[in-house]
Amino acid sequence: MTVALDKSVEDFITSPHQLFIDGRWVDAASGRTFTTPDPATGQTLAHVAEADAEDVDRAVRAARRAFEHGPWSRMTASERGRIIWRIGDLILEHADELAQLESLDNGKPLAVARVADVPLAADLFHYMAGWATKIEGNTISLSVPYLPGSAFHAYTLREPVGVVAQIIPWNFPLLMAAWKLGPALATGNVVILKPAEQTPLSALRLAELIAEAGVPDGVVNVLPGYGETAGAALAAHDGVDKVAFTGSTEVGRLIVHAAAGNLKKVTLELGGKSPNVVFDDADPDLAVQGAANAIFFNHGQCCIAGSRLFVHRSRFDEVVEGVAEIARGIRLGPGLDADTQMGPLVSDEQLRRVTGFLESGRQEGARTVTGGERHGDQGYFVQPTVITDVRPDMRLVREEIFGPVVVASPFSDLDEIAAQANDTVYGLGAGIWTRDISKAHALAGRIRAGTIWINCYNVFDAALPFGGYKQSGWGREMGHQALDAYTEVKSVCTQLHT
Ligand code: TXE
Repeated sequence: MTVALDKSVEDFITSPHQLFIDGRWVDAASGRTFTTPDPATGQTLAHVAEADAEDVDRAVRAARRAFEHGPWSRMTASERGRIIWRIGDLILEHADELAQLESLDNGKPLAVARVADVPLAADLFHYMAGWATKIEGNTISLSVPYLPGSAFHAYTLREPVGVVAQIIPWNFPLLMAAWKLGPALATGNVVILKPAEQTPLSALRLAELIAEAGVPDGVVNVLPGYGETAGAALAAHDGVDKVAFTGSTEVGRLIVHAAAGNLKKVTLELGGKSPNVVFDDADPDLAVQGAANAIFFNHGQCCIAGSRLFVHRSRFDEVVEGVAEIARGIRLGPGLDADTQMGPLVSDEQLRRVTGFLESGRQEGARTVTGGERHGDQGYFVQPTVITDVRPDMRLVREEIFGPVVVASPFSDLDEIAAQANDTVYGLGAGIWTRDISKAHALAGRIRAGTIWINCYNVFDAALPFGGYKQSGWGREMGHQALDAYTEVKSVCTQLHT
């Protein structure tokens, strides 16, 4: 049964979708628009103004003005915090509407958007609102060796970086916007946010709520558009002081190159190929459920998806069959259908990418336990898939698939699994399932990844830092660590001539 859209959602979908620059809704300078399709059908959902380099210039000028001339920069931290808190409140007040929009544009089940994306986004703003008044420096005692007997008063200030470009992906459109905007605003920066071209709608609705919350003009600008044009122009712009990016490792490298021009600060949250390790003493039901959730949540379109399942040799068949059984039972359908447990992939491009991996696995001799094909012939659905008989050199094992596809391999002991888990260029996350806490923490210490979940997976909290080792990224989001990436440290040193 399809859920009826709220009138506010229907009105929003059919209204014009422009760029949000300097507190106003404007067309792209080129007048161009692009379409965002409904991934369940491939039909056009909405037309959206397409930002390009000229619009980026406009937004950067507006942001710079807002940064240098206030009122944002003159507000007290407490006033800023209250406004950020209000954004969280408004997200909750419009929770159903935002969840419907997210489900329509991204394809995820409405129930998932309701319990995960929307409340987590609100929580992030609430958490970061509290930090606005707690950005502190230190006092430092000096003992300068070449100035014996001198006295100093020295301290540090933590100041905003300035104009920040934020480029986000399509897998959690609203939540990724929150992860980026929350810490940037709490630390007094101004932002130009570019949502992914596949899913611009919730960021545009969020811009309306941000204005309603009282964020002054020019502090948050939202530029929907393509990566190669609007995104690249932002990453290269000399007026941008920092770029924060979430997306593919490949584009992450382009961002680093583009940022080199004015040496803007860069933080990156990139791909993953996270190991999920089930020991022989794990609780069987928990581990099987956990392994399935690790890969099938959000259709596997999670940078931290547990896409490499490692099971102790003695339990391999049982656990793999358990995960396959869950996969076979997952009901696929449009996100807005109340019975749907897994929606379509976000785009035709992702459908082709994921089915391409499945084909390469078949050619390389992997065994498909369940799934392995596109589902239906309308929309971008892929069957939840479990694959075994893989070798470490296969593309399926080495590359991020970003779909509901898990590859499973057996292991025998701690040394072997530590090596296998780390046999990847990525280092975003890992899961460990065991009743032996010593073994769990021993392995947690040996896996080179930014998040280790023990007897759980996909646990996200605004207070828990998130980010990658190795080629999974630079810096951390969430937690107080996120604030470091949005502040510069200034040392102030006074000699006391008494
Ligand atoms: O990502 P892109 P795509 C991975 C995942 C997926 C693959 C491709 O493996 O299959 O990437 O997805 C913007 N300069 N992840 O092609 O292109 C783009 O407009 C500046 C992992 O969608 O990296 C969008 O806003 N920006 C991931 C954002 O980058 C550019 C989430 C992400 O798009 C740009 C998404 C450029 N040259 C995909 N080119 C994660 N870590 O969660 C594109 N963009």
